[in-house]
Amino acid sequence: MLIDRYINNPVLTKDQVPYPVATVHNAGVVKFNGRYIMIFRSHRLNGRSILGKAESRDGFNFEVDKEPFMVPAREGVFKEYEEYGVEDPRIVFLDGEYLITYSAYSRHGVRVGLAKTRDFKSVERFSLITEADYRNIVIFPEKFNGLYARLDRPHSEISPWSIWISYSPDLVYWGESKLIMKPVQYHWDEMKIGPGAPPVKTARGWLNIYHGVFPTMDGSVYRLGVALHKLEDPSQIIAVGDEWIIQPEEAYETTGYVHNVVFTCGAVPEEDGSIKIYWGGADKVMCVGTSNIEALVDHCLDNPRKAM
Ligand code: BMA
Repeated sequence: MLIDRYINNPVLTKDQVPYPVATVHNAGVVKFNGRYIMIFRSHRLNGRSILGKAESRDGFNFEVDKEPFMVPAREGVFKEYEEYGVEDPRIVFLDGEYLITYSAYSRHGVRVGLAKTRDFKSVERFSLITEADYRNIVIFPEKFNGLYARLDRPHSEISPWSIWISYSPDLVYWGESKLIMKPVQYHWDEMKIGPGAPPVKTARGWLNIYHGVFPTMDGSVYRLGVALHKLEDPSQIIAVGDEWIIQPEEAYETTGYVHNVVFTCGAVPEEDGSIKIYWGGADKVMCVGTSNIEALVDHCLDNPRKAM
């Protein structure tokens, strides 16, 4: 087994949240000052999403802040584009600050916002970094030839839900976009793929833990897989593991707000070579499992499928 589910999953449920919410899921997680910070998504009781914050000493036992961390903007340029909610945050540490990318929903569609924090007490919105029909953006924790890089997930009819890469000199203007990975027909990720956790640097390449979706007569099934990108040029994919690394199996993954979903927005690599992968179970609770970084890299290389 590639991922050991934590025995006391779920690690966070709505019952631990001191304000009214229907779910806790799809959280970004990082280590900050020796503590695990989790920025999680919750559906409010009107079905629209906000972001909350929880903290932990060990990565398993979390305590939630009294107030939400980010609610839809009430003013400025963000207000118009966050009217329906903020969702699915990813956190990455770069240049002394934590960058948080999140989905911003409105009557104009879904785009991705970028916010910054240094202390997880105050957070500042920086820029809306895509137009509509984008979700699931993860920024690499390093620059390449002086440029920031991100994995994109635009959606279009002709090339549905695939993974692209883009670069930026300043985190505001993004370009040099290129399609790098597509769903594979009649495969567990045939319908959609999207970046999950921000890429993790390993000796053999950037580890990209992504989600893949398969349509069934009983709705879509969300699973996680792994791909390995070249260290010096992440637009080049070395290998994609043919098999998923986790699929919905436990009751907290098969039954919830949306059935049969494991969806990640964050993973924390540890000094001993292990990695804690966090995922939303059935869009309702937060779960964690432990894996081994080298084993995930081997999983990409030992039995690969084509990236496109
Ligand atoms: C995707 C997003 C995720 C969600 C998943 C399963 O399209 O909305 O936030 O976890 O569907 O419902």
